[in-house]
Amino acid sequence: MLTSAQMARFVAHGFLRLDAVVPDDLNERAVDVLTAGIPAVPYGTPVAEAFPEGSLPRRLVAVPEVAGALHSLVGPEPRIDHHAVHVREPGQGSAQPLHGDAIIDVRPDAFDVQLMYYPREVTLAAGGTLIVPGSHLRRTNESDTGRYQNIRGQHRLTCPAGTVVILHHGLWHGGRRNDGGERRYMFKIRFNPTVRQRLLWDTRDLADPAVAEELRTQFPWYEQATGRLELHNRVRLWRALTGDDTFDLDHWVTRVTNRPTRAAA
Ligand SMILES: O=C(O)CCC(=O)C(=O)O
Repeated sequence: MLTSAQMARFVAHGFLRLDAVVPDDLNERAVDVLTAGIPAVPYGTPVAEAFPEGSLPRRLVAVPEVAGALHSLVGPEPRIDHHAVHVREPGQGSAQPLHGDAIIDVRPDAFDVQLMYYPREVTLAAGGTLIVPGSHLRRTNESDTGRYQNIRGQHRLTCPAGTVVILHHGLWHGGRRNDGGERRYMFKIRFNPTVRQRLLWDTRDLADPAVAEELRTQFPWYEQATGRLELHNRVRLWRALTGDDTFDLDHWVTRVTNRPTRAAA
């Protein structure tokens, strides 16, 4: 399970990295399995119906660090929105435009997650996924960010084999050009929650000041004014995740939700 500070970090950054958590035997099998392809499943299929016991995806989501993170973020028995194998071919010449995966999904109180699994080491040349920390709560339409080639504070993924990255569905990202000599494999599964996303993690540190510290994180690409809106949006999400309607940072949400109903005497 994640701690409250780790959850707050996810709410601020929009992603979580789990480096080299998948065992070698699975990573070694994965390239053949991903090359052969994993059959599509209808939207909303439960994990247990989508993938047979012992299959690569079933074993992947059962890795303790992965299972704990998924439970903390979307709860038990999430459903599969869709899944896909993403191969970046060596020397393919271009990067994927930067995008978020949803055009109209701006839910302030719930989110899907996208699990990205890299069975092989990803080096700087190898077409890792570019992600823009802190972009997930910014209202944009899918690939309208595609004109941006580089953004200050961007995170170009390099990682050891067996790494899993879990993204909030709104996070801006895109596969980079593969200038290496090998195919880059990534297996993605998008999960929809089936329960209210509230206090699903290890909450023992809920009152720790580290939570608010994480939620205050600034990123170098934020504008002075709109950047503050990101803190406001994080507070709204944190309130939804905890059920604590008094939580705030510098009274941002308290002010804009203040609509007294008491009539003046
Ligand atoms: O291949 C990648 O690194 C990114 C793929 C992607 O953008 C996606 O799955 O939405």
